[in-house]
Order: sequence, then structure tokens, then C-alpha cells
Amino acid sequence: MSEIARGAFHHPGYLDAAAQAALARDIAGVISDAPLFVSRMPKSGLPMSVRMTNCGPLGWMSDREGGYRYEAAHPETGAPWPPMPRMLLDIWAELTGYPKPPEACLINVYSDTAKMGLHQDRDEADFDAPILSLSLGADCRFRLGGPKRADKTIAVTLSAGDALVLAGPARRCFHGVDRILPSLLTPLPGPLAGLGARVNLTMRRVT
Ligand code: MD3
Ligand code: FE
Repeated sequence: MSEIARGAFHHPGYLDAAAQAALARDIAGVISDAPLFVSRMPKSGLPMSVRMTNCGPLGWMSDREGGYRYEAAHPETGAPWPPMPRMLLDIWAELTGYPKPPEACLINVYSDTAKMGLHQDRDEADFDAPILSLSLGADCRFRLGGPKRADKTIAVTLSAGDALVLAGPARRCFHGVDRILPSLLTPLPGPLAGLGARVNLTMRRVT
């Protein structure tokens, strides 16, 4: 584990190959009940380049009219999000030590060309709880800045099996995904093969 910035704890290879495979089965099950969808930017309606879905009591989404928000149901099926797999609850408890369970797990699926611009996560009422991220599949170049958009940034490679805990000051930092790195050597595990190059899970408290 290394603290890459104040409050940002990187655990390279936290999940071994067997744990990544078990997690991939759970996530494939979530996607079969809650299909991947495309969120859109508020006002412009431009589509994001990642496809997403969620599990847990609340899920993150965005559309042109309603903007960034958490909802209890899938925007296309209207069904409640699938439950958070036990494995994710256990990892949250072990890595964050936070006394309450995560309320939302956002599942982002990246193609080889998908990216995520620099942004802050500020759609949650609870800014003091940590955020936990887990990565599967291709490496990406992840960028972490400071609390202001213009602050200097660092680049970090996030690889399959890595965990990243954002606590304290890191929770408010700008961050994004510059690009997905060549994925031939690190395909997504079998149950997720064909969906894209990289999957990232972010677990959060919302309320
Ligand atoms: C640093 N996801 O879903 S995960 C997001 O790889 C998001 O899909 C990226 O940013 C991805 O909002 C990055 C790592 C991460 C997640 C949340 C953070 C880093 C963060 C919140 C604050 C600071
Ligand atoms: Fe984010």
C-alpha cells in the first residue's frame, strides 16, 4: 500500500486472479439484471464515453434534463438496483474500516477509447465518508489533482486487481481517467469478456 497523495491509498494487486474472477462473476450477474446504460451530460445531452450500471440501494446516473444524481431505480428498466454483492461489502469493511456499509456501487465499463474528464465527486451528501475504487481488466492512466481544478496533478497507473481508497482531503480532489492502455495482455475476466477493456467499481456513502 502507498499513500499517493494525502488521504489517497493505493493497494496495487489487492485482488489476486481468483478474487478478480469471483468479482467478475458477481458483476456479470449485476449487469444481467441491470443492463449497462449511457449517461448524458447535463444541459448539452452529450453522451459519456463509459457505459455504466449500479448495485446497492442507490445508483449514480445523469441525463440531459435531470443532471447528475443518485436514483433508487434503473433509468431504463425502472427496477431497483441489484443488491451489493457480499464480496464488495467485505472489501469495503476491510479497506475503509468505515462503520456504515456503502449505499452505492457504480460500475463503469471502459472501451479501449473511453475516458473520463477531470471532475470532482460531489453528488453525495456525505463528504466525510471514504470512496473505494476497484479495477479489473486493462490498465489505465488515472489522474489525481487537488481540491481546485487548476491544482497540479499526478498520473498513476491503475491495473487489474488494484484498490484505491480516497479518504479525508483526497475525497474532494479532482480526478479523471486520461486513457485506457493497450488491453491485449490484460483482458477482462471471462464473465465480463466482450463488454469492454476495463471495469472500475466505485463504492460510496451517499446520504
Ligand atoms: C479521487 N471513476 O466514477 S476511480 C467516478 O476509473 C470515477 O472509473 C474513475 O471517477 C474510474 O466518479 C476513477 C478512482 C476514484 C474514484 C473517486 C474519487 C478516485 C477519486 C473521488 C475523489 C478523488
Ligand atoms: Fe469520480
